[in-house]
This record gives sequence, C-alpha cells and structure tokens, in this order.
Amino acid sequence: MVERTEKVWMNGALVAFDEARVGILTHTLHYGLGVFEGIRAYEGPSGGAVFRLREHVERLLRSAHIMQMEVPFGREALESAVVETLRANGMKEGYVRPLVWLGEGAMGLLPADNPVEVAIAVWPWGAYLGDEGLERGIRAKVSSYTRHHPNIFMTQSKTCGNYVNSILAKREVTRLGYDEAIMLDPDGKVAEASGENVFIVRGGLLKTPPLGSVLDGITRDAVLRIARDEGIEVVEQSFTRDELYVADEAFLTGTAAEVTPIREVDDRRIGAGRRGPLTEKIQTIYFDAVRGRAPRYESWLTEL
Ligand code: PPE
Repeated sequence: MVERTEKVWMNGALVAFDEARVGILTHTLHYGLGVFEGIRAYEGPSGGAVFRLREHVERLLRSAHIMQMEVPFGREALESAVVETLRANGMKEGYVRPLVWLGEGAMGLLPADNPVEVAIAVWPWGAYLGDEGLERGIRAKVSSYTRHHPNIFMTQSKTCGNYVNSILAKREVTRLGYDEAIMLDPDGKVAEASGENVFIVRGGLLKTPPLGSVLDGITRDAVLRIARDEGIEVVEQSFTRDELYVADEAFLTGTAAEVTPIREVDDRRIGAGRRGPLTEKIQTIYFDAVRGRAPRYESWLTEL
C-alpha cells in the first residue's frame, strides 16, 4: 500500500489525511469524468524542487477544459497548493497527485451543477518500474487492447476514465510476466505504454510517435529538448511494432517511470538487450535536470 502522509490539500485548505474524503454519490466515482496530474519533486544539492510544475498545472487545466470542467482555482493558486502540500508533509522528494472531480449533486449523465472539486495528495514513490528496470531495462509486451481513438476518448486530457484502458493492458501483460504494456493505436501503429510515452533509436535517430493518439507527455517534451540540445536528430513520427522490434534502443518516458530503458518487446531482444548508450546519456541528463545538477535546465525547477 502507498504510504500515507499527514496532510492533503482539499478545495483550498490543508486537511488531515483521514478528513480528505468524498461521498458515495460523487459523480466521478460512478462515471469516470475527472482529470488528474502526476508530478514529481526531487531533492538535489540545494534542497527539494518540483519538476516542471507550471507545465503540469497547465496540462491539468487543459484537461479540465477539454472535459468542460470549470476548475475553481487558477494556475497560480494550484502551483502554490502543490508546493504547500509537499512542505506541509515535510517532503523534499515525492510524487504529487492533483485530482479534479465532480462532486455530489445530480446523478445520471448530465451533471449540470455538480461542484467541481480539487485535491492534491502526495506520497513517496520510488522507481515506478523498479530500480533494476531503470538500469537494465524492462520487458514489454504489446497489449491486445487498442489505445484510444481520439473520438472515443480524447488523448490530450488526462481523464480518469481513460485509464481503465491502461489498467486492462497493464494487468494483461503483467499477468503474463512482463513489466509493461505497449499499446497500438486504432491504425495499428505504436501509440504509448499504459502510463508512458515510447521512444526508439535506430542509426542514431531518435523517434517517438506524434501527438494524436498519445498524451503530450511532459517527460517526452523534456527528452525531446535534451536530445536536440545534445545534437541528436529527433523526429515525431509513427512507427509499427516491428520497427520497435528492430530498434537499436528503446525506452519509456513518464513522470512516474522517468526514463526507463526497454530491453525486450514481445520476446524479441532490443539491440544488445540492455540499456543502450543513447538511452543512458539521455537518462543521465534527465536525472541531473530533475535533481538540480544541470544548470541548463534550472528553469524547469520550482524550489520548495
Ligand atoms: N502517457 C500516458 C498514458 C500517461 O499516463 C503518462 C503519465 C505519460 C504518457 C507520460 O506523461 P508525463 O508524465 O507528462 O511525462 N502517467 C502518469 C501516471 C502514472 C500512474 O501510475 O499513476 C505519471 O507518470 O505520472
């Protein structure tokens, strides 16, 4: 079970963990129309800092906009609330989960006047796919579940209900002994993993699927920026699962998963079957950036 912290920020104030509760007729609990974020804070040489706080809060507000939810707090208030919640729990490092949901009011599929509520919870979270995964790479399997068509579930919003698809895929492949699920879009092209964006490297070229059927990942964006700064050629282009099989290197990106190498897909070894050199380079710079050891990316950090 995830470690409980002392305080949760709820609708404008810090409350004790056990007081952060919702009622049984909370609309989102029944129908899944809510939006959320996942943010990390890291401890570096000069203390704790939140990684790309503004971008995460902006994406939360964009998700809400897509889902036509009027969030009763603005960007600055939400940014301060994230910092406040981490501080109140004495955390210099950890995961932050802002959640926006529809509270109690109407039931049924037209929740006109249900209040839009907001909470921010935090917890300590280690390597999402394991410390060994970060170093050696993980084993992935393409799931039998297709990723969302944007006219079924819009992919640019981190909508709670979207994640049922991710859970089905993740559960399917982990039961078969793999670490993570890779999902194909309705055209059969590689989309993303259950909670991460996907990258491949071939002949020195870094490739990731374009936005459309994938989330506009903030780690994805950071990696694209790091790669360009390092003079690595990058393209946002669709590719098939067999192109993934013959990649020299492959890796996943996400706030939770950070930069995790993929060493195997569908029982095919990727490259040398371990973390590739370009993956390692990008991973090292990414960890330097999040931990405040890369002056070039200092503007990505909000000190605690
Ligand atoms: N795609 C999906 C579907 C996704 O959920 C995430 C984040 C990403 C890509 C990467 O986005 P970003 O974090 O901005 O780089 N997944 C979050 C949920 C993890 C969870 O298990 O909960 C995360 O990494 O925080």
